[in-house]
Amino acid sequence: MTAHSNIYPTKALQALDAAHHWHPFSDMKSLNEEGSRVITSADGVWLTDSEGNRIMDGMAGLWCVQVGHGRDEIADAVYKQMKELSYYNTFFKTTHPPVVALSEKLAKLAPAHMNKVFYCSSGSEANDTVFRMVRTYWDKVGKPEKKIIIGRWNGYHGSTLAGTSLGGMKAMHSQGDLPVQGVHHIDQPYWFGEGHEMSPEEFGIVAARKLEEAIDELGEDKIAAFIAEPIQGAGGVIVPPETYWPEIRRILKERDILFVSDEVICGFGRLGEWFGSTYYGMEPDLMPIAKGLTSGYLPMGGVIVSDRVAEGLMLSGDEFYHGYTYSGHPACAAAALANLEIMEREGLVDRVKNDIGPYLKERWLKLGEHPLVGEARMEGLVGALELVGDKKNPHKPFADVGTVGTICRDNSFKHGMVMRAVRDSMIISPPLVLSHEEADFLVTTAEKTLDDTYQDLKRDGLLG
Ligand code: PXG
Repeated sequence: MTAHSNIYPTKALQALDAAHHWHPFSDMKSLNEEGSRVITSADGVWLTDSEGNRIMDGMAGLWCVQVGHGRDEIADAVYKQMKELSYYNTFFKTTHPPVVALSEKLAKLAPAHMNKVFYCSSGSEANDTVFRMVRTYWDKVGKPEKKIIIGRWNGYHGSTLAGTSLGGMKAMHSQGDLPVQGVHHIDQPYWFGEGHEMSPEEFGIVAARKLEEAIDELGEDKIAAFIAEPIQGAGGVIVPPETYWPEIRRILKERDILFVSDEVICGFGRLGEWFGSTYYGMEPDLMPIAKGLTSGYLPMGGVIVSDRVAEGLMLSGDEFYHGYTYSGHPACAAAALANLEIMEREGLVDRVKNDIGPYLKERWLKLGEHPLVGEARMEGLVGALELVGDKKNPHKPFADVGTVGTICRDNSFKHGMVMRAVRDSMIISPPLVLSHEEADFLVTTAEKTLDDTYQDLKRDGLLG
């Protein structure tokens, strides 16, 4: 069977998929019974499935398709690069033009003190690189006892060994006996779910001071780094209270530990700046990147490294024993360059900050008035709705966490839009090229979806 055409009936594709394809993060038994949705093409912010339905891609694929689907320019750049040099490695004293050009570009886009890029193929690999890099840095600068990396509960940093360990997803830790040694987790700054007995401002300080407490408890001389997403994505678009990042900044200034800002979701314009840490006025030592780097057209990740860390790693003169066959892959680098060129030419980052971001936010926050919504939040072009059964008691979770979110997600699909459910909150993270009309469609569809879901829950006695 050819991979690219859809001449097969949906049922046949679903049967073959069920027989041979193991999906990521999926309950394969029930998925195989239900059958996968088959996506056959996409253009702009719109997907088409094998039944010919048009569906708005409210999640930009998986938080990554910044420039929208189907951009010829990226396909052409990759085609041209593949004909010229489809592959060569960057080990053994070699390099190639696309990776040189991309590195220069990223160093320009990154904050002034970050000038080197290490490449890999995904966000998970980027965080595996981070894990080894921070420990090696401290070895090389003569503080080998600094090994512990502090992450946050409900943070997400990928699903390889280091990614899963640094992340704070307990369900993931339960498979494979993780986290690995030397990772410590502190509480997340999730005001709606965990801090509502205080004002958001008070809670932001309390949550940030968990870092200070952990450093004191474990010993500053043992801590290598703190890793965090500017806004937690997969954890449910957790927007920290305004006081959180300034307080973390104060703590980091006083302590000699590295700060890793995981920019895999928040980077490349998602928050209306090139990097999410800039949005919050933070100065990272390392920035893992992926997703929006290529808008998902080809897999590529990396770690942007500060001068301090780069100099430390070079101190002893021996190598950093780390790298991947596809580090700096020429075709992926060409895709990234074409993608960044589109983003700059179309001013997409500024558009999120000054145009489509505020436009969508104003409308999205109004959904907070819906009887099923306890809180609506949005920063840049990423948002969430906390679904609640009883608006008078909004912080009380549904009895069976996750059921309502799934019902709502299925309703959203029926109305022609992808929203992602995290527990019982609904998430959107649309392509940065979303037009005003498309933003209107998004909000209207979300509203219809909420209405239907409310009726479903009422009918089934699930409102609580
Ligand atoms: N860091 C962050 C902040 C991420 O969001 C990764 C690292 C890992 O990247 P890779 O490329 O290895 O997947 C991610 C990925 C979801 C979902 O369901 C989120 C991600 C990946 C898959 C699913 O929200 N984020």
